[in-house]
Amino acid sequence: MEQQENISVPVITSVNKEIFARDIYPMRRPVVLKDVGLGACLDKWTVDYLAQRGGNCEVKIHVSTVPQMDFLHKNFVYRTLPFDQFIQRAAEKKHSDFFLCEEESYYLRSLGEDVRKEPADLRKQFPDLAEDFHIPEFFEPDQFFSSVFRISSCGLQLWTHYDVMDNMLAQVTGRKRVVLYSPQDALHLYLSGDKSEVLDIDSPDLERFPEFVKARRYECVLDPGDVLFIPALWFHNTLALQFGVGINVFWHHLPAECYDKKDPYGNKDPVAAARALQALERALHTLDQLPPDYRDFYGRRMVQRIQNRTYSTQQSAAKQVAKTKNALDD
Ligand SMILES: O=C(O)CCC(=O)C(=O)O
Repeated sequence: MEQQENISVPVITSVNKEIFARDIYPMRRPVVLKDVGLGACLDKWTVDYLAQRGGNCEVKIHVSTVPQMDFLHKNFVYRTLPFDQFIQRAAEKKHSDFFLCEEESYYLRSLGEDVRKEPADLRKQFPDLAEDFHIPEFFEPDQFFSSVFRISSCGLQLWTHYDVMDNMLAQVTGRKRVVLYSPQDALHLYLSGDKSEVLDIDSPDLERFPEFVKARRYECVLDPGDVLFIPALWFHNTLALQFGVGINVFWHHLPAECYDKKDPYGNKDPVAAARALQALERALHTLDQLPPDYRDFYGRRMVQRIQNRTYSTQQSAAKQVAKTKNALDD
């Protein structure tokens, strides 16, 4: 069987705004940043402290009987709990109060005030806790889009997906494994919208997903205090090795008008991409007027045109890798 390539995500210590902007950001590749200074949260955020300072506002959480959450087949339910109760439950392995079963798993992805319109912002939803968290200053303040709590039970695994904005995933407590795949490997991931259908990435069903082995697997383990830079469009899959609290910060990498204005989650395709996909649907519909052999012929020619016009060349991809390596070795 073909072996999936496994690549460690580079780790860099003591990166400041200037180094980030010059050496890391332009490479468009994930990097783990150590010692960026996340603030007092690193010492303060025990379960009791979080429960006390986070208060009892209601939060909507994902709950499932198994730790591997599956968005495509919805093997979880949404429930609401006061934040302080949620934190206590997420931190324990067995629950005396539960929704589905004693060992159910929890996941919080915090939301904005008006969930359909407003992006999450820790400073608005959890002002007392936000004081303890210092957002790494790797982008300009007007590029900020959202800051999102990511709180998971031990063992919780979140499906592989991409987002359309640049992202800093800061791990505050607990360890988390993150597996990433390049946007260039999208065709090996069996996408359904922004999510991969391959759920079990460690032991994939290769009869159903034979191409999956071709996707290069980038991997890292985040310790408390680590920040993972996830460039827009990079697929990521997270596995909480312990109960853990993380915060991810999305920001606008493209001019603000490129993004869908009705997208509080940061995962709707940019306006131009959405339009191009609609135009493609219309083009395919038009081709349906022809018999199969003509569709095949013109379909192949269209694929070739799209490739010629849009794919980065092998050479430019190789150059980019070499450039990243040099910058990281310096
Ligand atoms: O850390 C997690 O649980 C998921 C993070 C994530 O999906 C993100 O930062 O976009």
